[in-house]
Amino acid sequence: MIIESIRHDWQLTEILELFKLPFNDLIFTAQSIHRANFNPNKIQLSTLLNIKTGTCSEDCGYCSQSAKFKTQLERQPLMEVEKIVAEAKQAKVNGANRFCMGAAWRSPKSKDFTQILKIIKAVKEEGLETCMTLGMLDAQQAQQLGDAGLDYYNHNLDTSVNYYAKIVSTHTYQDRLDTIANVRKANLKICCGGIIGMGESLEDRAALLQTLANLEIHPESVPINQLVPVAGTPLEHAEKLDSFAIVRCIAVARVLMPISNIRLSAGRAEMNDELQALCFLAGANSVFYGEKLLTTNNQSTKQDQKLFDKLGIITSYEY
Ligand code: SAM
Ligand code: DTB
Ligand code: SF4
Repeated sequence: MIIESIRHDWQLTEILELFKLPFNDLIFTAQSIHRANFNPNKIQLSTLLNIKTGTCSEDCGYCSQSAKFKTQLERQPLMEVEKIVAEAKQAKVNGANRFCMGAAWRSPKSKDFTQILKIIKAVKEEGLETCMTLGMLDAQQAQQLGDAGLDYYNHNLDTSVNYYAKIVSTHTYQDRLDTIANVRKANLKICCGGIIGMGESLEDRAALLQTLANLEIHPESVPINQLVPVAGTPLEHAEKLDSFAIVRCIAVARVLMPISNIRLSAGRAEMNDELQALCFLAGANSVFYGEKLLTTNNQSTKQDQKLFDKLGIITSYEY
């Protein structure tokens, strides 16, 4: 089965059927769609930097940065522009082509917004694509970020609409969708995906991908995160996923969103080379690259370079 057109009318039952295909059939379908649309040996590299750490008002059950949970995290106010630019320079030297900056906010406050706009301009001047994830945005804020030259905005739906209320109580799924709509109206590219391994069902994973794939325009970038369990959060003891769960999720995302970049995101530090290779075979064509994600460890850049060499993968650096 090769799906040639880009659809926005996926039914939950169809998506569940994909999830339940024999593994080889699913991977073959996803890889066929992948190579019809992309160079199958090319991977895009984004480096993350947490530019404001901790004390977030929200209660997202997976997050180390919520003020509601006792995690071992040192709070840090919004970083100075110069420090951020130094990190961006290093990310470029290491080989990333996009610099993604995250802030532990429910939504950005006007007192911080002027500095945010300066940061975007300064990082862009380094010749990197820019991405930010700052929480909820209204239409005007999204427009201002776009005017400052921001390329991507990350705002994840994280799980299905039904499961979301079990994970977060301080904002709603509709709040997330409204921000995504504001970002789209401002003509920014969208990075939107989710997390697996939070105790959700297969139906929840299918419903998340259905919501993403039935948006009027597919997100240009779709991060698939595996939960990184953080001590002190409600999801600290979530049951560990079977390895094939993430491979299947990536493969289904690839089938549903054939021309989006699917990013194998959080959780790579716990994955061996073989599992990551399977994720690339399933259609993942982007990773977070750098020693740290936002507050937790990532696969080391040395390990990554070795893996890319072994697999004959070329990266954004060589575009
Ligand atoms: N505060 C903003 C927001 O919530 O949109 C931006 C930062 S927030 C940390 C960005 C995303 O990181 C979350 O939506 C979630 O998908 C991901 N994330 C956070 N903690 C995680 C964890 N422990 N494991 C996997 N993904 C995580
Ligand atoms: C995304 O989907 N994953 C990134 C990025 N977008 C902002 C964040 C992963 C965070 C993992 C836990 C941490 O390091 O705090
Ligand atoms: Fe705050 Fe974002 Fe963490 Fe939720 S995911 S607690 S909004 S930083």
